[in-house]
Amino acid sequence: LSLWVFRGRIGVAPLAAWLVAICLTGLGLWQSERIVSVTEAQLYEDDIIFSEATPYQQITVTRFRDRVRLFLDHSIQFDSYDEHRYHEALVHPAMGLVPAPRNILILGGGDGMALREVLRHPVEAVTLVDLDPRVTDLFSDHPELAPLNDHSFDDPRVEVINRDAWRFVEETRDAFDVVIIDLPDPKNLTLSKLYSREFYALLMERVAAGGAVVTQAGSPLYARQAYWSVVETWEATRNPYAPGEGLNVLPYHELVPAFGDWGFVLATVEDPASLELDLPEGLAFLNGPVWAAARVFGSDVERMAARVNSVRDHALVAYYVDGWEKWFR
Ligand code: TER
Repeated sequence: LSLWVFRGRIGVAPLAAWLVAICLTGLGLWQSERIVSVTEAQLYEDDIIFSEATPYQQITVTRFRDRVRLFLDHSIQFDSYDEHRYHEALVHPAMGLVPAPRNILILGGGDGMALREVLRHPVEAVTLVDLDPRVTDLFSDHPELAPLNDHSFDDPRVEVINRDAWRFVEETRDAFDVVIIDLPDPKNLTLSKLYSREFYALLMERVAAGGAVVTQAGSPLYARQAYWSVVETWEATRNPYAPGEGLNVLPYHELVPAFGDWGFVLATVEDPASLELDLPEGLAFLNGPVWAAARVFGSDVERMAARVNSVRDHALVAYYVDGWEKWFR
């Protein structure tokens, strides 16, 4: 075809052949995408309603009737049937123990569900830092997904920053009353550095007097050492407002059926005067007795000797990742 064009013999037949070739190429590409999605579909029990490989990760959203699930790199991030348990447990203890939190930072949480819970409180500003703009765009704009977070990204108090969490924390000069860490599990070095004592020390420089940080911390049942190592890492973190002292560290856990028995770690600058929470109206799960029970650990998940996690201690990071990998096998 190119030769004919080159010789100036552009007639109807070569042009038609060219068009056919272009269409066949398009069909071929379409077919190869179909092959990829058929392969991917076999990984999931439900229909895939969104799938994209971004520069950072594979995003997959599945649906069965009204049940929506988000997977990042094939690892579940939420199930719409029980995500309220995870997000209420993640957000409200920290928000309820800090007096009148106004300026909030969420690290990760690009699905906007933790943001939805934060906005139940009378906050002034929320900064959400998530690496992948495709995730935050998806949950801001997709007609089936944005309602899951009550269109929280449309709230004028919210600023979304698509940036690496470490870089953001290093560069911001703001002080936050509450920091909520809703990151994926530390399955690789890039993620596990955000669960390290170096990162926590950096982060505490950005926490306001009287403030608090909470992180999701994996399953104390299925990755027991990993969970308690997050607790110990927080316990080893210096309190910037009390020289020579540590933070007040509170481990707690809840059952989130999509994940299993799931752990969180809350670290406060001040010793909370009381552990009674001031909870907002309209929660589906968390209440006073549930919160009291969340701080009790059964014998099979109770505290065990663990080790502080450091990005410089490669052997420990490997161990740490192994701890989580058990749960992902
Ligand atoms: N906003 C939701 C983000 C959730 N991040 C935490 C991811 C929890 N991983 C659960 C893995 C369970 C493995 N069976």
